[in-house]
Amino acid sequence: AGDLADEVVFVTGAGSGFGAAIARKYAGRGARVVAAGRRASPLEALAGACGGAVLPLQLDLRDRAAVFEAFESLPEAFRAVSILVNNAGLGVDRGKAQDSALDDVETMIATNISGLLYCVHAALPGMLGRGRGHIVNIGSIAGRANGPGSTVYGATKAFVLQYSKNLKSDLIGTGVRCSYIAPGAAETEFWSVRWKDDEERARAAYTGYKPLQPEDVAEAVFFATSMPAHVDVTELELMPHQQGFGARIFARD
Ligand code: NDP
Ligand code: 8X3
Repeated sequence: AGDLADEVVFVTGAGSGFGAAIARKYAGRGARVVAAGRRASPLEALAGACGGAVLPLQLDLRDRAAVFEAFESLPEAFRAVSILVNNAGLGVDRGKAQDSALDDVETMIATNISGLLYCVHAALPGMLGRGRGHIVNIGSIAGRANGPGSTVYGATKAFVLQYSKNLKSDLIGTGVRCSYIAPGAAETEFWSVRWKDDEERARAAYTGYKPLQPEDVAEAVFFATSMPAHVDVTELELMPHQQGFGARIFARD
């Protein structure tokens, strides 16, 4: 299980959901993992469970200077980031476009788009210098299917999809790869974040069907980065068996 001893994996949003599962997956395979997020305690719990393999890093991705400072001040053993997993994100439209709050809109753009771009710009020079690296961007089925009430969230993920394709093109021949992974509905804190004051409503997002689990997404990320160096996994879409090609179309029990 120690075959990834040369890899340093930087995972954003690692305190919960997909990010925590991704961090555990790589740490379990012998990689060193930087686990970034705003809340310190889940990151510290993750690091405690994974031993010295995981470095907890409290960071708000929306703060451009803080992102660059964080990358520049990584301890020596974690500095040569070889895999960046841009996973942190949130969908807080909380209603139709015409009803949504601009503060929520700006939070999504700042996190899902700007924060991701800051991380790419902070990590990429080192990867290019070493001639080796992988950027994995977590999108969503919502980036392609149109879903009511996910107006700006879906649009941020459409940005991530097109950006990933364009980045892959620009990275041709550099040894640095880029993958876009789009899950459908998955059981994480995602809906609790959207409906922050209404746990019942958040739980309802997962009733009547078996949603994806964080470990399913971690497997997909791991698959993408485990392919031989001449293979780019450009796009992967994962759906619950009971979900169709719309953000909120389900065959529930
Ligand atoms: P979670 O809410 O469990 O995880 C999101 C993580 O992002 C949290 O750990 C959160 O930690 C972190 N985060 C949010 N804002 C910031 C910020 N400004 N700076 C740093 N970290 C931040 O949900 P998921 O695991 O589901 O979400 C992971 C990704 O998957 C997101 O990009 C989401 O859009 C996407 N996705 C989710 C799907 C689902 O159905 N669950 C389906 C498809 C895609 P903290 O609050 O401590 O900062
Ligand atoms: C969220 C995906 O299908 O739950 O990113 O709307 S879905």
